[in-house]
Amino acid sequence: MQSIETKKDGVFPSVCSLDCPDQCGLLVHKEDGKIVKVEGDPNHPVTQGSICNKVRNMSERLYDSKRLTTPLKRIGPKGEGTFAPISWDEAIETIATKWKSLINQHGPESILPYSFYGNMGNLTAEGMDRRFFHRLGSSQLDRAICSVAGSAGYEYTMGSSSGTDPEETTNTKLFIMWGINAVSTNMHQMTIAQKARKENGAKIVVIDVHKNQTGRMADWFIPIQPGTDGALALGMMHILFSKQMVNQDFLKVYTLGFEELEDHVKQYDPETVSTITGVPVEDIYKLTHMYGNASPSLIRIGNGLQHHDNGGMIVRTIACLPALTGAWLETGGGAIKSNSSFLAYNTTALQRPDLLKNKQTRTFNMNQIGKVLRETTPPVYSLFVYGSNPAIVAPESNKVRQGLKRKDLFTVVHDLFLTETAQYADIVLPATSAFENLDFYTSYWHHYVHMQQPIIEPFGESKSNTDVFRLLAKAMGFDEGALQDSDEELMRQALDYPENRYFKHVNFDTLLKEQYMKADRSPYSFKNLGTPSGKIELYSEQMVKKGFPALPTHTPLVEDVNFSYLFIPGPNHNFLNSTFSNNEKHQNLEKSAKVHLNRLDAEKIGIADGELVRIWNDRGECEIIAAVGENVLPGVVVSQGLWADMPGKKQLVNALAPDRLADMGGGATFFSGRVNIEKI
Ligand SMILES: Nc1nc2c(c(=O)[nH]1)N[C@H]1C(S)=C(S)[C@@H](COP(=O)(O)OP(=O)(O)OC[C@H]3O[C@@H](n4cnc5c(=O)[nH]c(N)nc54)[C@H](O)[C@@H]3O)O[C@H]1N2
Ligand SMILES: Nc1nc2c(c(=O)[nH]1)N[C@H]1C(S)=C(S)[C@@H](COP(=O)(O)OP(=O)(O)OC[C@H]3O[C@@H](n4cnc5c(=O)[nH]c(N)nc54)[C@H](O)[C@@H]3O)O[C@H]1N2
Ligand code: SF4
Ligand SMILES: [Mo]
Repeated sequence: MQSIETKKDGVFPSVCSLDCPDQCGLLVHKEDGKIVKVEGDPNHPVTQGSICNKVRNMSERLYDSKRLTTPLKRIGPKGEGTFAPISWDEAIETIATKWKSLINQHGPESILPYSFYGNMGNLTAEGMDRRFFHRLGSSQLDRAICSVAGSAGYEYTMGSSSGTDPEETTNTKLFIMWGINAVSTNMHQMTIAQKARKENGAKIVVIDVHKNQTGRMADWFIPIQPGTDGALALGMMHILFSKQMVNQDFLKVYTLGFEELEDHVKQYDPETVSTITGVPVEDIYKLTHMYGNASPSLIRIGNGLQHHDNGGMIVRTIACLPALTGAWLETGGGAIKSNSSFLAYNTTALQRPDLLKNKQTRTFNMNQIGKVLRETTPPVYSLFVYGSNPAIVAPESNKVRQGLKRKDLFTVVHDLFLTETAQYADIVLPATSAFENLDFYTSYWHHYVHMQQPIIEPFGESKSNTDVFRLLAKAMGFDEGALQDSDEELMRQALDYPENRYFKHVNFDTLLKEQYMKADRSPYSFKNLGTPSGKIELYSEQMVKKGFPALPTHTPLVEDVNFSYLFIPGPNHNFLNSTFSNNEKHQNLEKSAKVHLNRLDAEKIGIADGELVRIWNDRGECEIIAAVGENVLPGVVVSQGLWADMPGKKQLVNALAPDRLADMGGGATFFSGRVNIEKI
């Protein structure tokens, strides 16, 4: 189907397919038809040859004996993992027959896709699948599990997902890593910051609820109460205005509403802010002076902020800070939340929303998949999961699994492994890895688009996402040519996008030749932003229309269940979400699932370091090892890692996480739940 042929043995430039901002350039070594080594591409302008441990071990995952080789059908109870191999013909026929009958009885909206970015390839993650489900007329999925709250908040201030070019941050003098565990989740931003520290005396400040690997590398670590970062930013604005440390020229030319903001932040005096945030008054002054005097300064805005009830407002608020100092005009100054606007491609051509005839089709938020499966009327009778593992990654896991257990739910899972979600499937389909496909990748941190050409043949009988949807389209009798376009045709359509002024020079042929290409950000101007006024909107009418205050405002977390500790179940260093958590090497590197708590709390409850503890709330419970110390403030507990199910272990942290939606974009609120803890 592809005119691009799979490579012979050799060493090939490639790109990391994982959901990680760095999107590293790779060199993949192929011998005797197999990948024997994956290393960093030293020529890649941003990632420069270094990659993380996870992907250095990638060949173990590719050739893991647990990898699926054939389609399977379930032969035992749901959730128990008893399956028998079947042919692709039987698998596709079973799905199509079931779906035709469901459509006859209940209509196409009884079917729901569930997917995320297990593979960031644009054709794989949001290409032929979108065309297929549009044509099917299935219920639609709002893919809001990752960073939408913050994106919405950032866009109110800045107009689009665009920030500083990370390559320019070699000049930066002050890095504020705000709610980001960059050592684990954006290692090259950390590499650049450390180099700037060594060469230009730059400082690294980390603001986090947990002194983890990133906090330990900081020049200054500032612990903060969860969900109060908006108040800290407002306190900084209060001081910047009152001490005349703002850049009036910048404010006048490039912003809307600075006078209203100056007046508004008078209420956020350092004493008030200190009470809200737990940050001492003198530290709020010290931080603001550092920020006001450093030039250039960069705020790297992380996902930790966005997984709270008030995540949208927090990011909207922090995004105002660089406008107060005028940092945006300095090379390497400003902020990075996401840079995806620069690499926007033609999603309309790729995804073909026109194929969805019924514009009233219902949409479900993926963060509430448990509720959706259990409570929706008319019910969802079939779920098709690909590129995601909701039984581990979605909040309210107990509800999710109860939903997946429903006898009248027909579930298909397409994955490389028999994931926890696949254990509940009726039909399991084996997926190719990224190295087996043609695709293109666009980073959401740096400015490069990458080509991925197939390096190895499909593993066993596995098939790519695009192939699976072509087969399903045929079996369903859909005769639109768009549902049989080849990967190369899909990519040509997606990359034909002169409407993106940063991307005009990129198309299939240039990318094929160059392997990776940089967005041209020269047309970007702070005088012509995507906000209604074209300016940086410190004051936003648009927000008023949506029911928010026009000016950045501290909004407290929602009252969760009445338990004592705020619980932050974050990701960890050696897994990528739940990917790699089924690999023994990665498990051993992490040792065990742990919960960090403050020594004062541990003494109060009677828990010693290293003891097994029970954490619970009215959503569920976990049993994990206590790590006692000063890494978190009293009243806060933090776990790291989305651990695979293991016999005899109860470490499913999302059993405790709420499925409430954040203030903006329908985002997730993984980090705004409360729990109790006791010794077992
Ligand atoms: N190694 C590794 N890398 C990854 C991933 C992974 O699982 N493992 N996942 C990938 C994905 S999909 C994403 S979205 C990114 C996520 O990566 P990041 O953007 O780093 O987000 P998190 O790790 O979720 O949270 C970042 C930090 O926020 C802190 N935090 C939580 N609540 C608050 C708060 O209220 N205030 C402040 N100031 N800090 C808070 C947490 O303690 C944590 O240290 O990483 C990607 N890269
Ligand atoms: N408690 C808590 N929960 C969280 C988070 C958190 O910080 N804390 N983070 C949240 C965030 S930010 C995110 S982005 C989500 C991520 O959640 P998911 O997107 O579900 O991420 P993974 O767990 O990595 O699962 C991806 C799956 O895709 C499969 N896969 C990989 N490539 C392909 C392919 O080409 N085709 C198919 N069909 N399958 C493929 C992998 O084998 C893997 O099973 O988790 C969220 N859940
Ligand atoms: S997971 Fe991130 S750091 Fe690791 S190789 Fe992939 S893009 Fe690079
Ligand atoms: Mo994410």
